[in-house]
Amino acid sequence: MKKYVAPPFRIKMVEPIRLIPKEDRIKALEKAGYNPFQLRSEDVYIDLLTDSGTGSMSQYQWAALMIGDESYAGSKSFYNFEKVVKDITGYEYVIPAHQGRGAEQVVLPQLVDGKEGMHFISNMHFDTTRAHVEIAGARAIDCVIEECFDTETYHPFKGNFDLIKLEELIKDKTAEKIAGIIMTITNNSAGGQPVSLENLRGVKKIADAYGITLVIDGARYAENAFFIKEREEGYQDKTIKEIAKEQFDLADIFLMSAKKDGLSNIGGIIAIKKDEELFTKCRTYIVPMEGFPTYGGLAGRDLEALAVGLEEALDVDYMTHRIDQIRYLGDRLREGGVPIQYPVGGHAVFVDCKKIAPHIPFGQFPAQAVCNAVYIEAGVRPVEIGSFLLGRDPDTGEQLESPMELMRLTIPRRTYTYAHLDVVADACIEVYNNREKLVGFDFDFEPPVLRHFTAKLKPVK
Ligand code: P70
Repeated sequence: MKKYVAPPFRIKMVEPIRLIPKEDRIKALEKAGYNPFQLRSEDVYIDLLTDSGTGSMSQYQWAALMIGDESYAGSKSFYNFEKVVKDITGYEYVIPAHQGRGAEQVVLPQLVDGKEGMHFISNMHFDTTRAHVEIAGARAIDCVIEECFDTETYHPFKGNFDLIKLEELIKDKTAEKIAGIIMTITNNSAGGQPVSLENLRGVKKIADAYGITLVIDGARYAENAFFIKEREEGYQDKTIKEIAKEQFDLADIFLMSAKKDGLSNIGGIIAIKKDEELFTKCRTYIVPMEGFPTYGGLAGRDLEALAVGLEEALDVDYMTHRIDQIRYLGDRLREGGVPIQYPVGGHAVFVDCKKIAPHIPFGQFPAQAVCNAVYIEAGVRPVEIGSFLLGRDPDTGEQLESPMELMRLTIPRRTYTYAHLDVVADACIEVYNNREKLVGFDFDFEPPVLRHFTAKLKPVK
């Protein structure tokens, strides 16, 4: 077997990065309140905080920026963007938003429609989606298959909905109280894990039977389609675009943080299959929230970059290399004994920190402890996806226990080489070999919503 899939691009422009000395890293992290979000990027060597807006644009995207039409209304760039989104999704209505949460804040309240006691059911809500569900006055329920929580055992589609549980939940809450079913593809919070078309079809059947709207939260919809091509029977000869289209055919609404599979540094998408009334409501509501409906908080040049990036993300050579980078890092960690969510998903390697630091209770954030140690070790910035991110019960204020305590090593698109990934792997293996020294954290400052972005922590004595 080949050691790796060489990238289908060469480097034309470089951005210097540097590793600051270890004592400076220790000081920087203390100043950041032991929260890697609060680090200055100059103090980070390899930045694996997120794959959101952190990738490299192609020469065609940079060229497209130059033809951005910055007209406030009816910009030509909007129509270029709209044409691409309509072509990929087959949906009738398209509205840009400044990023994923911009799309969420516009659409989710329309689905709740001011009603009391409403719920959304998702395979797994991403944290911003959960936050917007709650801001819209509804409650978020996750309903992923059990296999998802068993990080050691292979399952090709760990993002799948538990269809039996989904139907039970609908019956229990009653269909009138379900504002929507949200299919997150790939399932970010559990490891960028894909969802099969078979499962999506099952969800659609249930949604139709109960008259419930099906929403795709598809920040990484193209990566999901690639996994279907690789792993689901009968799809090997289809293109990523054809598979993506089948995904969209099964839903009613598409929300996207286009900072991921849009291969751009900013942007979001609302696409609606055919519900004209919903489109009209969203178009009205977006004006005070994001901006005029033909720019939605973006510059004309951003729309042009997106129009190109959305197409490039569907290229099989690009995607084969992209997914292979994640596979490579995952394999290196497994060889070094580090427990990870297996098989690896689309955009990151998720390290199972419950297994690394069983001596740290969930309320002291074991995965945060591992992230901080990896930063100190090699200037690599990961992100915690566990109880620190999950937060508190909105009704009782109690700290929730995440089913998994994960450190996410998120790989930006077309940005780092396999050599960078070796630095990351070596750092994680070193931290793993010294895992008994890890200590947990308490809050110094805890914001009330999406606290993990701005919280400050202190090590437990
Ligand atoms: C990430 C970012 C964003 C996201 C998502 C899904 C499935 C919606 C959104 C919101 C957020 C993040 C997390 C940790 C560190 C930095 C950034 N995901 N749905 O990296 O989109 O961010 O554009 O408002 O994954 O996973 P947006």
